[in-house]
Amino acid sequence: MPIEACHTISERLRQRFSTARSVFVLTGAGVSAESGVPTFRGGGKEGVWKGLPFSVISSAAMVERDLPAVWEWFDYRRDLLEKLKPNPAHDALARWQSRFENFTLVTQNIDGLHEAAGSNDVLELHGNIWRARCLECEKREDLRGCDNARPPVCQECGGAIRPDVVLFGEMLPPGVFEEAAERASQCDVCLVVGTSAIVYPAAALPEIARAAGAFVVEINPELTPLSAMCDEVIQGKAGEVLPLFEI
Ligand code: BJW
Ligand code: ZN
Repeated sequence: MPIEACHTISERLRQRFSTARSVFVLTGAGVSAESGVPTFRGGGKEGVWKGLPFSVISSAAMVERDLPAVWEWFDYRRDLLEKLKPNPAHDALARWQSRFENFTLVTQNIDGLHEAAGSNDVLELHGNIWRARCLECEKREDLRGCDNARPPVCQECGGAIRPDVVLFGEMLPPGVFEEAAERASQCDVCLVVGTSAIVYPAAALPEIARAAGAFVVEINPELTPLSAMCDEVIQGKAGEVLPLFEI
């Protein structure tokens, strides 16, 4: 397993990428880091908010125990995100959707920055912070037009609402992982960008691609549990490395 420690794209990878018919990309928090979005892990640290590790505040158990605290955490993050813009990594991925016969972008991110960069048909495994969902009737509410505020209850039935994101211990939206897994099993090249690759089932997608014969490439400043099974590992920042694929 060759580890590419500098920011260059090997001839072998360049060749694979330029002739690929089907490209599959899995992104994680690291793809948005250069936009100013804090990651959950990385650099040996785990995110903490008001003394609570994010694995506690972003959990199914917390929604049951203290929904207002969960909202406070997500309101704070929407405020932060509102000011942030896509970076060159998001931009490159948006350009690639029209470059290949088949192109699939799967993200674990809830920040909406891929769509903001112009990517269509993004498979969002963990939901979207710009949507709320009613606990009673499941109606989805768009939070974008809400001027930093949000409706206190469901506009339809008056029930309590929650962020439409997938928290620890919750199931992914029906069908999304299955669709992503199907596309992973059919790709020629799989890029894994800015994820610590420890949260399942998302982390299984590159394994599925590899098992089906794809050329798997990781782009991340740090090594991850996935690095050893990759065909190439480029230890660099997404916003610096992805645009190099186009040169
Ligand atoms: C850069 C960079 C730059 C920095 N450029 N890179 C054992 C086996 C299998 C599963 C489990 C298990 N034990 C528990 C589970 C279940 C659990 C899980 O996987 N836990 C693991 C931690 C072990 N999974 C679940 O609960 C999932 N549901 C599920 O499995 O349902 C079935 C089930 C139901 C009930 C019980 C049991 C099973 C749901 C997972 C939902 C994850 N949700 C979160 C929060 C979303 C809401 C919110 O934002 O608050 O999603 S957790 C958090 O982690 C978030 C992310 O999407 C996810 C992944 O993180 P990501 O994207 O990898 O970010 P980081 O921060 O970890 O890494 C950033 C990386 O970027 C680092 O590597 C940096 O180096 C790098 N980087 N700058 C490129 N410039
Ligand atoms: Zn409702």
